[in-house]
Amino acid sequence: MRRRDLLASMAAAGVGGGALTVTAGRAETVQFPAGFVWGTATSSYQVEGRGDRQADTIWDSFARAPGAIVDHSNGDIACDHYHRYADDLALMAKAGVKAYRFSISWARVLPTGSGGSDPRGLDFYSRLTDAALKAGIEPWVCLFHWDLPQALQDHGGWSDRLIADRYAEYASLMAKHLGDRVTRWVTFNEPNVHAIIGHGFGEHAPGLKSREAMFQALHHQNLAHGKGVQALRATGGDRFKLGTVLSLQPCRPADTAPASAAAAQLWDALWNRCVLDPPLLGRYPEALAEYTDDLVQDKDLAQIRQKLDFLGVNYYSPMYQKTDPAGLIGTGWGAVPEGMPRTAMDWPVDPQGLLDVLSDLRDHYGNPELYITENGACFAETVATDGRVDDAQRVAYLHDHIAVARRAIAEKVNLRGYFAWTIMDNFEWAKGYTAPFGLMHVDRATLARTPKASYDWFAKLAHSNTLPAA
Ligand code: GCO
Repeated sequence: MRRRDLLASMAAAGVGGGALTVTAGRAETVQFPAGFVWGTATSSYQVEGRGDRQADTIWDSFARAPGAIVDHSNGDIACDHYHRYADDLALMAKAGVKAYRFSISWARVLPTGSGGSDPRGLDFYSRLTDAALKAGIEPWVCLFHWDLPQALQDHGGWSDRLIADRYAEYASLMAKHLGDRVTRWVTFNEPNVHAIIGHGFGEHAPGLKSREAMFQALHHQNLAHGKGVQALRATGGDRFKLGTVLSLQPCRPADTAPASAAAAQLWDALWNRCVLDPPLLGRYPEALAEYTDDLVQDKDLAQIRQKLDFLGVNYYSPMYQKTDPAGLIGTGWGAVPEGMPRTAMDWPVDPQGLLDVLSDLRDHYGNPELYITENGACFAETVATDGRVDDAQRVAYLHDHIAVARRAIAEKVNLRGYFAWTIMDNFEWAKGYTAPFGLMHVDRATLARTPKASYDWFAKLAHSNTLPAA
């Protein structure tokens, strides 16, 4: 939906009154509720750089495999956030950012995944937390953003049920270490993407192409989430605000064939419901019982369904599906509708899809406290000699999605915050450094950070709590 259509439909839907006023298809003031959280997010492997981390993660190993990363790069240096975090936090604070979701590198604090901890790793996260608080930024600590210690992978990784207990021990260690200063905890980032893209398609670490491993990874991450929540509560009680972060994408049929509608529904069960339903509803989708039944033991679902304080939604785009007998569950990617804009990674741009996802959570999952924990886009960029990037397309993307977020609030979605992905260009997984998502450009030779136009735009938004024009 183009911006003008969106604003017109907001007006038609009567989204006016209160703070949001839309006249004749032109937004005058789109204001957010007081206390709405403006944040940004990163992940350990994507930004930290190796620093003095002793042990490999599965992403170190994966990046060494020929052809795994398009530009043959890795996260050894990344953004060197490990050493530059204080400057990065200052740049976040300057942009008016009040919350920073970062992830802990499990291998940095527990080199073999369990047992003896590395004081240097623990100390780093302690300093990062202190620096965030000092900058007036609330740390949101995510315990797992895909960089599993290689030592655990060597024991079967997420295929091994016992990993859920290792995860709970690790959660407990971090809760004890940071819990006097951190209240916001995220158990997992996108367990569905890690399971499906990393274990099913093999395009991310650990590079497995196995339906069986994919379902094991889904279930054992769900189980680890449940055990992790219990471990965190045991340390922080109700003072801790606990949640998980899911990548939710509307799954739509690629064409009008009835089989495509069925394929889209089945893919939705895998992509969205396999990670939403167990923690929130205490069940797996019926349509996938043939794959999940054997994995789920007595009491697992009760363990997984723990009281949560919030849910994080990462939203980028919808997906289009059709049948494909060779696919992981008999479905495959279909064509994106003609005329729909795309990002440089070919992801369809559809802000309306965000409203679909949020409304579904309001209507079918009890309207939990929600945060958009990631949203953003990569486009081809021209870097000026002074490092400046005029990323008008990113500004338009952010504007249109944030306008939809405001509309969702008007439609009674319990949405409390928005985190831009991401503060600076970083290691975009299999795309290496070829797919910039940042509000700041990072010079790969000098690692100098230069705010882009989108940084200035986002700063205006975060400082004023009002949506600026794109
Ligand atoms: C995610 C990913 C991020 C990606 C981003 C853009 O949580 O989706 O973890 O790490 O960089 O989504 O692809």
